[in-house]
Amino acid sequence: MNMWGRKMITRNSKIKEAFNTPVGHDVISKILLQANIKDKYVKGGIIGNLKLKTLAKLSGGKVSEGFLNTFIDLLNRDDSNEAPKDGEISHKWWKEAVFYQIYPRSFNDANGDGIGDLRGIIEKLDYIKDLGVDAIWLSPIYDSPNDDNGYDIRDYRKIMTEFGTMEDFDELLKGIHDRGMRLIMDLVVNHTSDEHPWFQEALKNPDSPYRKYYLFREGDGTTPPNNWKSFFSGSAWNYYDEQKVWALHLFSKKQMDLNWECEEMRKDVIDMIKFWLSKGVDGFRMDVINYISKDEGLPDGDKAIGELMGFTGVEHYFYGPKLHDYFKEIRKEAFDPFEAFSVGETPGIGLNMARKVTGEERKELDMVFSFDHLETPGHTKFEDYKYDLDYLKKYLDNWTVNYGNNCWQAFFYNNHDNPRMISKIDTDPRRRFYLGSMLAVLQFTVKGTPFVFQGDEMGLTNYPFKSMDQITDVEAKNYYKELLDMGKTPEEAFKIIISGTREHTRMMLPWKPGVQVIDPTMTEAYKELIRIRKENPLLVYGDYELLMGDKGRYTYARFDKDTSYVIDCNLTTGEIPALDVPDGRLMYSNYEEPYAEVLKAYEGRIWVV
Ligand code: TEU
Ligand code: CA
Repeated sequence: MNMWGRKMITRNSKIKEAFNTPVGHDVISKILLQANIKDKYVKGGIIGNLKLKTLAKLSGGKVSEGFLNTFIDLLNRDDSNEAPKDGEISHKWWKEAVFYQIYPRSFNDANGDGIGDLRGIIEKLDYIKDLGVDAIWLSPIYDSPNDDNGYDIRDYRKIMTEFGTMEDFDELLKGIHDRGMRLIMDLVVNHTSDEHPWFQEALKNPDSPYRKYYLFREGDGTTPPNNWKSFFSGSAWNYYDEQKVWALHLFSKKQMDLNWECEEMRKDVIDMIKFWLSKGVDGFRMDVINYISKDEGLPDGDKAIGELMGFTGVEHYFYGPKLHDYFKEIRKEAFDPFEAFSVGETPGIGLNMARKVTGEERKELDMVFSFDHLETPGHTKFEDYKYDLDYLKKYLDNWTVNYGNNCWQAFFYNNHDNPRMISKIDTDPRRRFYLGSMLAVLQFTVKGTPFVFQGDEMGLTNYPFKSMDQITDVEAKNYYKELLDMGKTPEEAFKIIISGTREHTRMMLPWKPGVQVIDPTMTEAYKELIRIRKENPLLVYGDYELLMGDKGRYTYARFDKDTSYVIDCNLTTGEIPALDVPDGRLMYSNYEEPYAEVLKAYEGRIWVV
């Protein structure tokens, strides 16, 4: 038994026992998905009854002994396999709200220097309000040398010069509140810029109290302290010749990971959070926040897992041993006194882990972003492939049914790190409006809070980049070099880069038509759908049931005992039979003249009965 009174998983446990623990379920499901194996083989049957220790042999060395131990450790450390409580859904402003993400650098440029700025956002507040938006998430606006466009922070309490001043910020916040909207900021505390005074001080002086704020390791510079790989290519360690030390950076070479074991550092972070909350900010989106707790001793990552997930080492920090403790501490010390809202960016976290982080009674985070729907399983964002909408349906249905009443989904299609969703599904411009508005029908009627990314409402698609000179995103630039080193020709490498680069969603919004133009019919569809969601609270809090989920269609109901909304969507480019809703009133279709019997390409309907 572990300290929570649950049977310990050992090398002699059956595979299905591991699968039945919350974390085991997430990890094994992810592996099965990536490898394209159906989970029924594990749940029952032959594979499920095998002992965990046979995995290493069976996989022909792919699952190493090291991985097995890490995995068993992960399962046993989890603090209970009890499902979070599942009472009535509580009512919260952030469950009813429509969020709008602004990437300030490319939103709107007020002073004409080519860079978006705070006054540019102020100019557009009426536009945002008019869409029906309730809350804005602002990507980082803090002082930064911009190695990763503001996600490398040099001073947490200063506004980036190109974006404006603290006076501009105060005016922006007031403008948002005056219009009855809320503002959440980006909280980037897995790392700071290497130009942050804490890091500068720590590097210069080994006796400085700031040494403990980061993850330094002494060494002669020959081999890095472990084999972890950076998300932005190469080793996750920098060597500083003069000081004879290594320092960890999971992201760019200028984004140094903070050491969350250090209490003084946590205290400084909490003070900084309070500084912004005291100004009246309503909450935070927390950048890669599930990476803050790292396994003790920073052990080597498993090679096979590294290959499967693309990054060596992740199993040692994506759901670390003290993660829940840190969440509880930030919540208690900083968020709760201000009734602040939180949404964590948590790549790699599965449904059950998310239940632990967001279960209301656990007092950790309010919501998290899952990323499992961004690519069809088995594909990565740097691949040119056709995204499968039937997978999106399965994903949404699974989360909606299994997440539970004490947890709440955050649901988005786009952000500043990924190419545009529409372009992954269908590039035919004649179908763009129907596809985009059908996706919006889903987003505004499914159970969960919608996050719209700037430009979604304009029907924007990927940008037709012509050469690498147009790409500034550090992930893509480094990856391009890596591809060339791997022997790809510049043409081949560029083709891969344009499939996945973050630059697609970072181009200046086309307020004035250029290469890209705004589709006003899409904007109208967004407004109408947001209005429908607002006027019909059952679309927020109502029950959910899948009515028809056969290939190519997604038909579900949101209901209570008196009223039902039926959402009927065609996921294909052909025509399919429409659902007949006797006595129903058609509230919305993205076609002007919908037929009674068929759903046209990407048609999405909302009925009320
Ligand atoms: O992103 C974290 C993150 O994990 C993604 O970059 C992901 O790895 C990528 O999209 C692969 O699909 C956050 C921010 O959103 C991003 O802009 C920052 O670069 C990163 O953290 C570091 O702060
Ligand atoms: Ca500007």
